[in-house]
Amino acid sequence: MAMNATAFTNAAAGTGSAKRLLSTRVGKVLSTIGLPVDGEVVKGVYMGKGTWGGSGEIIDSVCPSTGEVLAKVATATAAETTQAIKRAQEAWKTFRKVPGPKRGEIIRQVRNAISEHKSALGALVSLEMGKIVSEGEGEIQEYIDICDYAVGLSRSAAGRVLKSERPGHQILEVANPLGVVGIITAFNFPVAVCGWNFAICLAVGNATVWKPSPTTPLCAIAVTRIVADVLEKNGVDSAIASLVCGGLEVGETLVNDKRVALVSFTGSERAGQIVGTKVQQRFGKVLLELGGNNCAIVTPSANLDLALRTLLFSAAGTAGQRCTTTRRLFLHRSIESKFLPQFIKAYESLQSRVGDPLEASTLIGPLHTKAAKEAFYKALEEVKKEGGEILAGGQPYTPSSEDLKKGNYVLPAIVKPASLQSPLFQEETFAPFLSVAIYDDLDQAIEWHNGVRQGLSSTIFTTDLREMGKWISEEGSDCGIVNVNVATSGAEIGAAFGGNKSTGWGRESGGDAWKQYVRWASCTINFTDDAPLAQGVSFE
Ligand code: UN1
Repeated sequence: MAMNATAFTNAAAGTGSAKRLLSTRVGKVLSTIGLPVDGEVVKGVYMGKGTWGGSGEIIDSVCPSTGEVLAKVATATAAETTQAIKRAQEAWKTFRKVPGPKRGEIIRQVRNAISEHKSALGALVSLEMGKIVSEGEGEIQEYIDICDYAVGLSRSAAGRVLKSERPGHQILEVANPLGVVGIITAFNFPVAVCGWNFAICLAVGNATVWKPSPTTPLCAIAVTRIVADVLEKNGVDSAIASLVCGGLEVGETLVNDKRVALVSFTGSERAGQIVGTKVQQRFGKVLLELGGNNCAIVTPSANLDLALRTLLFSAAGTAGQRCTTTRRLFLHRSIESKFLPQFIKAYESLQSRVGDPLEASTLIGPLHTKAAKEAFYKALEEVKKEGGEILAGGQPYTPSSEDLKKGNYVLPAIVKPASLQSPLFQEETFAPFLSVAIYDDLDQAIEWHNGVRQGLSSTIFTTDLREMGKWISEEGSDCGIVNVNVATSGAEIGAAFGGNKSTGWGRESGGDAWKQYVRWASCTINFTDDAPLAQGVSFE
């Protein structure tokens, strides 16, 4: 049953400011998606044909807003992970023969099934990850959008026909599926990022084995149940959408198994380096989406009101937990005194909007873990130690509501590190922690901008055509996402998504990203009875 957008918010649950009855809220969300609500352990391993299991460790899914346990989840052992890979490969051998447009029709049905549960899935993302309800639903929308894209792709994923230098010959570039693709996702987009990979894989004819973040298993289980149901109804062995919840051991098994033709990994640079090396060692394909250190430059000609509203979302929104969150801000000296005080004021006004992500008025939900909260305060300590300034936020914060006291809430901070050499400008603090510097000359700002390891997302606020031209040119931003008057975060699915340098050079979602999910064959075909050799070589 489709439910309206507010069906799972506190107001709709009738709890108001009184005891929030987390279990009631969770129960409603879980039962809508068909997950057990009675405290029973939820099975986190799926390998097709309705077989759910998991004989590995039982883990807790913890609500970052309240600290309560949402559910206990059974994870995969290494042996079960291997079995899931084998099952996926077996199922793929049949699935690869299904015509593209028929696969597209199945994606269309997946899209509709996810859309029907948009509200419940969005609420589950809010409960388990911590993002506000509008962003939780936005994430489900992103899954829907990529399905739409993949439906089209199922008919349009094209190779090429090329001219041969030999008479009566033709050259084709043919795309065939890879086989099994391993998808390893992070906590911050527990649904959409799998969707980017899964929808494309389905369109081009691959099977997938998904390992979600160990802290967001319920989102993955819910999505897999919906997807598997659609696949089985279409007579497809749903082992092509296998799921292995778990931690390091599960991830390592997936990364090291030769049957996994491509590993698509989202996570930290440190982990990505290990995954990249391991997959490369066995000559597998790897797609990495690692850390960002995204920067915005505000120039003298910028529409400052636009810049302020945009940056408030991209720096403080999602409590700073998008890969694309704005983490550095370079302001031109001439606009500093006009822009910065207003921006600080806007940050301060956000403080009354920190709280329960399922409350409609909340703009800033909790950080996902206690460790993230500690890292946030540690970065603030560093600012002070180095002699920098904290311009807004960052003070210790405990919500007044009893239920939220164990949540990981922080007040979004703007800081001015003591110098540009500060490690605070180099490292990604995965929290609402924005570092500001003042520049005099655009070339200098672009040099600072590009002077970090990471290269995911970037933006410039300008109305000057020359500045814009430079920014998107060879002299400009070296990131994979280069925006103008638009947030660093919140990309649409139409273009490829990904970053350069230590962000890993991976591309997912739209654009030409699908081309990595296939094996390309260059086929030269001779339609004659002659046997000419290329490059004029004679062998007679
Ligand atoms: C991520 O943070 O890993 O561009 C993905 C955005 C979203 C996707 C973010 N569409 O912010």
